[in-house]
Amino acid sequence: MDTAEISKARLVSKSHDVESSWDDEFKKLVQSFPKERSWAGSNLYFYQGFWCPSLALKAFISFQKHFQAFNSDVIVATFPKCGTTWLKALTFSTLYRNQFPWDENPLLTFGPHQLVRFFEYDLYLDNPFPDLRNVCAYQPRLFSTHAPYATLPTSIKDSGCKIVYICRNPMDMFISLWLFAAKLRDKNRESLSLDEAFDKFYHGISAHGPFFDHVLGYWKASQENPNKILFLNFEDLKEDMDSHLKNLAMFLGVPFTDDEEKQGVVEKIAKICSFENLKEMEVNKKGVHTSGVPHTHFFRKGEVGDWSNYLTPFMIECLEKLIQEKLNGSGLTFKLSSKTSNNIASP
Ligand code: PAP
Repeated sequence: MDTAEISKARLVSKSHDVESSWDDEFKKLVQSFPKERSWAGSNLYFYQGFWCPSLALKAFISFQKHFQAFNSDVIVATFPKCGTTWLKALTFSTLYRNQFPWDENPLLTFGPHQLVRFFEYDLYLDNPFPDLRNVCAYQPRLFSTHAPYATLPTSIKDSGCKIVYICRNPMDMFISLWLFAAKLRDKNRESLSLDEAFDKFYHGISAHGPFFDHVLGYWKASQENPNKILFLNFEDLKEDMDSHLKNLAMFLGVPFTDDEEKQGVVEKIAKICSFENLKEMEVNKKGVHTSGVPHTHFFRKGEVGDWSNYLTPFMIECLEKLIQEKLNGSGLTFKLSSKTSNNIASP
């Protein structure tokens, strides 16, 4: 068995272990939740309007009940496969850039998911009351979550803490998730076909889905409170990293100084966090995340428009209609490819 197989086995057994480790009271509670098979073969439970993977369910509930935000906290929030790893690296490097010498950027020794830890897949996974006072090596504290906006703990919504959100066009996100799930699937089970995955995605069934509810939840909250939530797009970052990094720094309250701009700090951050750079780092080629996922699985192609290599004309038509319908009147737009003519805007 190679490392990837070991990790795969660990992830699958972790998802099963987690359910068998639930106490009777929790099992009874969970029995009342609608249940579906996840794309990787474990269970998804419909809780508070979203499909929560069994692995993260208990941890998510503990996080939601007990987490106390500080006004200074920063949270990276994402729907899976929309650019989480990238945004973690960018936010970490921007926020803390003056707290370490540049050639000792912790990204050189730790993966983005180790530096910016998930609440529900990491910090609360084995402990309902983790001590979070000193869990971050730098200040202010920086965490991450895949939880939908509506389900965030009140202390996050009501405090002064800031949220950085990244979304991605649903076609690329869908293909990214489908290929990721196939890598995680227990080798005794056949991978989900593209048709089966499409059917689930179309009906909103995927980890932390429905996708459109997630994206629109953060989109609307960011429109109402732009000083609290910065809403970014994967495709925009690909197109013009510099101006979005400057916005990010401004939003985080650590704008780049003229000197920093002259010294090329913005470009340095963009470069160290680039797909090509992170993918080739030894630290991201080895090891396994606390959720059981090998770090290498977080880096595939990192492109805009790769969906065109997989989706059938029928799927494209269905998704285009779905996007139009879901975004209707929201003001949100998805860029489907790097060609500007291929965009779907809300009417
Ligand atoms: P997560 O939500 O499960 O943590 P996330 O990082 O959002 O995963 O998704 C991985 C996707 O981001 C992959 O996309 P792909 O399958 O279409 O290739 C991965 O390649 C891409 N990705 C990871 N790092 C970067 C980066 N630095 N720049 C651009 N894309 C990236």
